[in-house]
This record gives sequence, C-alpha cells and structure tokens, in this order.
Amino acid sequence: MAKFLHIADIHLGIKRYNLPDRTGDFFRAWCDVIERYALNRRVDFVLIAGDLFDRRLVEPQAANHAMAMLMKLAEARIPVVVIEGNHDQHEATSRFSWLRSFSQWGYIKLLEPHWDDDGVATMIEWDDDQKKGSFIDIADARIFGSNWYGATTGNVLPLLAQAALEKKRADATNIMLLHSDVEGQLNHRVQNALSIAKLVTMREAVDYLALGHTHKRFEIDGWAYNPGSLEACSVDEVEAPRGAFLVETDGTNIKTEFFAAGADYFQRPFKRLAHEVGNAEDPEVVRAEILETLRQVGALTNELDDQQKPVIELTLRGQLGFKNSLLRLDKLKEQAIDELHPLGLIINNKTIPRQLAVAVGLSRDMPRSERELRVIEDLIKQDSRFASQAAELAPLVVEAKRMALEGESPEKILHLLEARLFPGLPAAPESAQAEGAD
Ligand SMILES: [Mn+2]
Repeated sequence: MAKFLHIADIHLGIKRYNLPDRTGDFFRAWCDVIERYALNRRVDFVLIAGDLFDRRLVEPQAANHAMAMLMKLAEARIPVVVIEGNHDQHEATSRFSWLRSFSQWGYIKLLEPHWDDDGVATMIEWDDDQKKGSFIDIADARIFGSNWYGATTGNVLPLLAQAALEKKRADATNIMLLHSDVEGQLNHRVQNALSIAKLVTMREAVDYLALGHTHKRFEIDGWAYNPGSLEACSVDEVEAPRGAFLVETDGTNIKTEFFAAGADYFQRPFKRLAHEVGNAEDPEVVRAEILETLRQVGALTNELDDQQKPVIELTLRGQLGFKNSLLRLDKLKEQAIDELHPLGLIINNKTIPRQLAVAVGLSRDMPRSERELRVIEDLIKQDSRFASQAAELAPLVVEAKRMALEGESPEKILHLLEARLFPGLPAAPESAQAEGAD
C-alpha cells in the first residue's frame, strides 16, 4: 500500500501582470495544499511532476517559499520526490541547478534517468549518500523520474518505458513522473503534443503516470493523471479546473481523490468584466462610464479581507470616437484602485479608434461576398473625400475587381468607373486610347 500527494506546476516565484501580491498567492496555495493533504493526511510521500519553481534562476523569496513547506515535510519525515519541468530545468552548459542543490541538501529527491553515450536510458536506484538516482522505493511504491524533453518527448518515451520495465518492482505500485503535454488535453494550442500512441508505450511499465505541465486537470484511462497547476498562472487559466490528487494504491489498484483549487483550498478569486465603450467624443465621459462598470463589482470588494479581494480583468471593446492614447487608462486604473481596492486590475484595451474601424463585428455566418463589401465600404469611409458615398462606391470597386480577375482590358474597366462616377460625361470612344498613344 502507498498513500501519496501528486501535484505539479507550483510555479513558486511567479511574477505576472505587475502584481507583486500574486507571488504570495502561489505561496499560499502551496502552503494550503501541503498542510491539508500531505501533513494532515499523513501521506507516505509527495510527488511534484515539474515546475516547482517558475524559473530556473530561483530568487531568494521563491527559495524561502519552497523551504517553508519543505522543512515541515522533512520534520514530518515525508519525502518529496521531484522532477524538472521546462521552467526549472538545469542549464545544458552546467551541472548545477537549484533543484539539484535542494536535492543535495536533502529536502527533495530529484530523480533523473541516466543516458549513456549511445542514447540508451538506464534507471539507476536512488543512492541516499550521493543523493542521486533515477528511481526510489517508498512504502509499497517504486517511483521513476524523467527529464523535460520538449518536442522530442514522443521519441524518448519508449526508451524510458523500456528502462523502467527492466527495473519494474514486483508486487508494488510502479509510478513514473513525466512533465509533458498530451494530445487533446491542451489549454492552448501547442504543436507536437505527445500523442496517445506514444503515451501508452509507458503503460506496461507503470501503474500510475504522474503528469505535469498542462495547467488543467485531466486523467486518461485510469492510469495517467495530470492535476494541473496549483494556482492560475494567467487570466486565461482561471476557469480551467486544477488542483491536487491524493492517491491510495495497492499494487495495480489505484484510488484517487481530487481537491479543487478554490473549492477545497486557497485560490485568488478573479472577476472578468467586459465593457462596450459608448459613442461619446469626450474621453472624460468614456472614462466615467468605464469606472461605473467597475464600481458595480467594486462595491463589494471594499469590505473583503485581503485573501478574498479579487483580481479584476476588464476588457474594453467597441469603437472610440478619439485617439486611443486620449483614453488615459493609467489615470483610470489609478482612480479605480484608489476607490475599489481590488488586489489588482488588468485592463485589456481592445477598442478601435473609429477611423481605423474596418469590418467591426462582422459575423462569420455572413456570406463571403457580403463581408468583402463591408470591408471595402469601411476602407472607403476612411478617406474623407469619398466617405459620404462609401455605400455606392463599394459595389463599384467589387465590380471593377471582378472585371480585372476575368481579364478585361484596363480601358473597359476605366469606362465602367467613369460611367458610374461621372454619369454626365459622354463616354470616350473605344479608339480614343489607341489614337492618343501615338
Ligand atoms: Mn508549468
């Protein structure tokens, strides 16, 4: 039997959106999860499947954040088994990395496979004097580690599977730590995600694949588990389910319990707002309208304690009657923070100054020909000489384009334009062009 906590992508030390308090949120989530699900539940070990730190060059504050919990786990004699992620991997040119140092000091067990010069992987048993190795036995489990391989993960995985299979522990739960995305499970589109076909090459070697890297929870066929990041690294991740797996195993038997960020442990609340700017020509008026939208949420935030204050993300849309810079969002932001005290305010300005607004709000359901007409009309409107006639001129431009594509002569196209633009003028004779050329 073995009982363990599986987490990944803690990203300690993260800095985003110029909000220093967010770094503290990641620390708080890390503390909360370790206290609740590792220390209080008395697990046999903790697995961290990569990206304990947000960056390879760990800053003093991030190191302190890590140590605060690693020391408690050490006191409780709960080993922490870690692999590198893409964010905290060692440099190719140096044997040193902060993760290796933490491992040397005994606070984590950093697992790394051994590669010989012929590209063959071997899994070497953890040596507690050297503080090095590729696999370790704790309780009734054997845990294998891997590195971060990026786009080549698919090629490497069968080799790691072979190496793990050779060292598979009988009558125990065999676990592999892997930092990789998996096809069909991405938050955002990434090229070369690890295919399921490659993933299953690991199936025979291990009973539990402890994944990290994708910041969203998923599981595959009752053997591959990805908890997601502990906190949301960007606003886009806010809605993705993420958290921690508490796992109990008995040989090949796997029982998981999932604890969700926000519902079960600390998570910074986010409020996402959208505001459509009105038609006002005065920046002052538009700013006041935006502030009013913010107040509707903000009225609540004033009385909240610090842990509950939300980060507000405000997206501005629509057409501005003036230059973008006149909106003075810095001023607005200052005023809003002064009055409403959110933890942070992120403003996404997606407004378009009216004179640059081409084909705004065009539906994809609209036929192509109609969309083309609208784009041309908007482009004509940008020239004050023709702006008032844009609706009549647009079909004419489309017609001229059609003639050009069909190989009509320039003269014929010119005739069309003259006849429509200057209907009062007598049409030039066909031969006039040829005569004039002499
Ligand atoms: Mn990550």
